[in-house]
Amino acid sequence: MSTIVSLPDQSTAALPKRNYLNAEHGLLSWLLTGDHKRIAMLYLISITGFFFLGGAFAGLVRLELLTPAGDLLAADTYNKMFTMHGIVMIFLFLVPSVPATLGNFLIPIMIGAKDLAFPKINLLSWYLYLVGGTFTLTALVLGGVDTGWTFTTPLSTHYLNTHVITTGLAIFVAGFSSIFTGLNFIVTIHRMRAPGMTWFRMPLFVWSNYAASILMVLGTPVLAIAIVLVVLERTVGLGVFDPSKGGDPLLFQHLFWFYSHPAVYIMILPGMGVISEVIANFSRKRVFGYTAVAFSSVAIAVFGFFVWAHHMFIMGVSNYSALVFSLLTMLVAVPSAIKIFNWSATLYKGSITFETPMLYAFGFIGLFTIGGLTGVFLGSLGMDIHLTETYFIVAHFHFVMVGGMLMAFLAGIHFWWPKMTGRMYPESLSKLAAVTTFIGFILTFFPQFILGYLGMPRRYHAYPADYQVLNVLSTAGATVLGVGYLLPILYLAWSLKYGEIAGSNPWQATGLEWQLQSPPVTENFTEIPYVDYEAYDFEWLAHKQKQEVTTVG
Ligand code: HEM
Ligand SMILES: [Cu+2]
Repeated sequence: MSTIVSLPDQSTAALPKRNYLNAEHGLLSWLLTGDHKRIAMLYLISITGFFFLGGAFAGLVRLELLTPAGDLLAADTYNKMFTMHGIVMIFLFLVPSVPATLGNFLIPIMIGAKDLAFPKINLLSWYLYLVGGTFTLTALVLGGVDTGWTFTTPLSTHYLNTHVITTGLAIFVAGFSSIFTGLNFIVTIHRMRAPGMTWFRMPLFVWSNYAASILMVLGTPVLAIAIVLVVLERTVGLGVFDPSKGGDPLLFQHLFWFYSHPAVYIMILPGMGVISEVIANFSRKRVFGYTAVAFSSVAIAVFGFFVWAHHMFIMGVSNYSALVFSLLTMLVAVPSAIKIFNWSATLYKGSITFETPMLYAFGFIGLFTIGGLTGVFLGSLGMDIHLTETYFIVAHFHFVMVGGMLMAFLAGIHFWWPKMTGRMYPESLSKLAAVTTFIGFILTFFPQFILGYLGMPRRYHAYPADYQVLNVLSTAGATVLGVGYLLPILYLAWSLKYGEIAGSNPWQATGLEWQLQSPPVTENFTEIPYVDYEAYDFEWLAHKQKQEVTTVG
């Protein structure tokens, strides 16, 4: 291999003269780029923008819930706010987040390729994402939509006179962005691995994105069809969902959840991949049960398709089918539990250090475990009948999605920031942000489990005074959480200019990406590497560095 591994002292070094960021100049060179690393950066910027937009809606919703009376927002404005919050967060943040940013940047490098298989389609995916985002903003400006992100019929097809069609179009287009990204990843991972990079030498981050890609490709078209049918039902009265024409409203739910349950794994699997990388690196051990962790991603992807009706227990499905789906839901918890178990076993007797990515990873494990276990509650038929459509649901999915996925996203952004930008982030500020997020998170969402258990329904803008104390806690927590999310934006932007020069391997990590200079050059590898060692082989790394120090020094 021709590239240079980091040497201990980088402090006096400068950024490499030639890298992907300065390879070409001017806005146009970015807007027409085929470089997966630049596209990753384009996504990072746009996704961050939508995250804060979605966060602003959450802030308004939470502020309304500070007091029992519906005094800040009118009822229909409130409905539009939580709908926009949900749509923006799910379709414009969570679904693309890790795959489109870190996945785009890292997958080709981690398998020793010069780019993704289809660079132009990769760029097209980003444009489709932007078009989807623009339609969403258009719907908002035109007056919003208030179906909730679930578009339930007959509400969405017959009764609501808001911008269902514009929003539907937004999701349809953004869906194609996701399908193309998935296809691109699958082809790349199958066809473009460097010599010696066997399936079982791939980093677990690649495995988890591979599994998520399968879900994107197989699941998203079903959502696209469901949305087209809603639009046709609204515009020409097609009658697929309308019983008076021989249709069936439950059919919509089946189509919608056939995508939207697997979609939660599209969101969480890439995050789990980040956690595997971070935990292996900061405990300096190979992930315990590597093969089991790799296959558990695939198992989650497969089982994920058989449990959709657990969202429909009270919608009038037969008792028999509800029982079957309840059972299947328990099964899909098993591969997730395997991951948690194996990460814990990796930590056991590892030489653990607590840099910021690791703090976020610990946050992930704790919060995702709570979110996952409460999912098992909800999968149990009897419990779900009591808890469904209450704040318990809101707490459950925020624990999984925000406590899980977002923690993983932040872990990954901090872990690979030096690689992406060539500079370090300020360590103590970032630790402060990680701790603030964790405390803010617990304060925001834990009270909601209790609220839900006590019976506070979701999607209402006013509530009985008995529920106020817990709601005040939750809104206070949301404020702390908001600060926790703002901090990284500020210090990461600062670090672009003033951060310490990172060098090629600041963490002494093992992946191929750490053997490239930071930031890498446009074509990643000047010479395609030959891989003759396993993932996370820290002994191999130590050996290699000793060799290089003796040859260089
Ligand atoms: C930053 C802190 C956040 C706060 C304070 C917050 C708060 C809320 C609130 C109050 C609701 C309305 C619950 C209801 O009445 O049903 C809600 C719904 C929702 N949130 Fe969040 N949220 C936050 C972050 C997120 C994030 C990061 C995501 C996704 C990544 C997310 C996804 C959702 C979804 C999908 C809904 C359901 C919307 C619907 O019912 O249509 N939230 N959130
Ligand atoms: Cu589900």
